[in-house]
Amino acid sequence: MKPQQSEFTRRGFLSTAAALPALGAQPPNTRGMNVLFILADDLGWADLACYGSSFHETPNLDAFARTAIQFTNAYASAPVCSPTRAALLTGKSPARLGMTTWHEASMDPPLNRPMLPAKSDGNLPLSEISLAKLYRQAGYRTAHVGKWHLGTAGYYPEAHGFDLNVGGTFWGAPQTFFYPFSGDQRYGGEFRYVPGLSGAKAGDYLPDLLAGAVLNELEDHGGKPFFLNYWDHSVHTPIEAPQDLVEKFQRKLQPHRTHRNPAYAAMLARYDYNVGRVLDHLRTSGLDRNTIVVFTSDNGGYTEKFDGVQVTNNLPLRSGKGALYEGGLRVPLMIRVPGLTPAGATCDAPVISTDFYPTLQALSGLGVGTRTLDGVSIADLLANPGGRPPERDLCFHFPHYYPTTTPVSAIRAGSWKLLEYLDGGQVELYDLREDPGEIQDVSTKLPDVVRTLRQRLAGWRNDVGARMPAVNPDFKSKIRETKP
Ligand SMILES: [Ca+2]
Repeated sequence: MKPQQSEFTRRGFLSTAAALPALGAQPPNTRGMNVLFILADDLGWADLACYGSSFHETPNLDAFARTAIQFTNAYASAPVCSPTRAALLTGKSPARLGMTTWHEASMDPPLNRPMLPAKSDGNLPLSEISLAKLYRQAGYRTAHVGKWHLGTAGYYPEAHGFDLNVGGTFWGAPQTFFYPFSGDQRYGGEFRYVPGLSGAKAGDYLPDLLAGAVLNELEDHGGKPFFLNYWDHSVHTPIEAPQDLVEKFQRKLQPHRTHRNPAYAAMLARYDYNVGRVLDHLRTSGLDRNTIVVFTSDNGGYTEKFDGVQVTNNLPLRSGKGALYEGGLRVPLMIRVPGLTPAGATCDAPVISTDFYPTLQALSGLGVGTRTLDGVSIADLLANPGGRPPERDLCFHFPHYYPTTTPVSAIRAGSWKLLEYLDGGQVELYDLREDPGEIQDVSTKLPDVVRTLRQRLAGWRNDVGARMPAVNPDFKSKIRETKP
């Protein structure tokens, strides 16, 4: 048995074996390993202590980073929730999927702006072969816990390959994080429900219960390997946390700090505590030796106000959620694959949400699945984080309005980053190596670079069938009316 096993392992992981830094190290057989995919909501690139925050306290995620590879140039596929989630599950870019904004926004686009936003689909098509479908086909138990935000009831996790759904619905946030999670105060006062939760009572905090549901799954997954989504709503609005934690951070507040929202810090601290409960269970049960763990976020930090206070700040990166500046797109990412990823390493290669699909496909030896993929496998980087980054452009398309942006596309090629606004064609060019904060627009100095990148961006939009915004004729006539 033994020689056969090692032959199988060697064949399956020839490419990663070649990239392994330690000579003679035996590459692990990652096929059959469990997968825990932890996705935070609206968590910014600079929010965790291990990514530089001096105000927030995230000891459990910091400790996880020391056992994993920490990526410094990870991108969400979109600057808002639903499109990134769709991209992550399918390996296709939001522009290719036709899902470029979140469901509610797609149903109610603004009609009073210079451009009419591109049409965006609110439901992830059932024809897509999600990661969960692939894992279920391979004999895994598949479970989704937390935020879904990928369509109406016919498109819930159960319809996309998940055996279990706790909390996944149409909505992007609860009305309130405290029981009963619905109410009449926010988001138009409509009823919001949390399917699959039982026994919740007054005073309960939703993230605590969602972590509890994840722990239940870890304790009993039917004797099968599992693919488990732990997609909490933290740290999306409403910014709410247990009061004692909020008071703790109020006492810690200092005006010179980049981060200075005590409620947000408290919410993040409680989220970190809950992720810690889950990671501790992996360790004490021994599951960590056979479980791939991914931790990331669906878009950059939210820089608007909630209850009169700016939620977070992505400095040194520019802007936040909604924008195609780095603050809207860059996210924390940490990956641990037992026996494969060097503990405590960092990886500076630019990677993106669509890479998870082919990477997990490779690590788990899954079936063919989606044939048109926009991501690439980064399995080699997981074995050798200092290795060569994939050679490709990263392209983004957000043909919508948000408080941080007007309709825009962007391309990152090497250290160049070009933004092209779709409501007039103006461009901005930054050299991220010299200027990670996107402060110095060098587009007028480098017309050749601008021309090349615009062509590549337009070519990409054409390839993926990106939908474009249109000039709003009513807006024009309004201007004419108001001009003397
Ligand atoms: Ca989000």
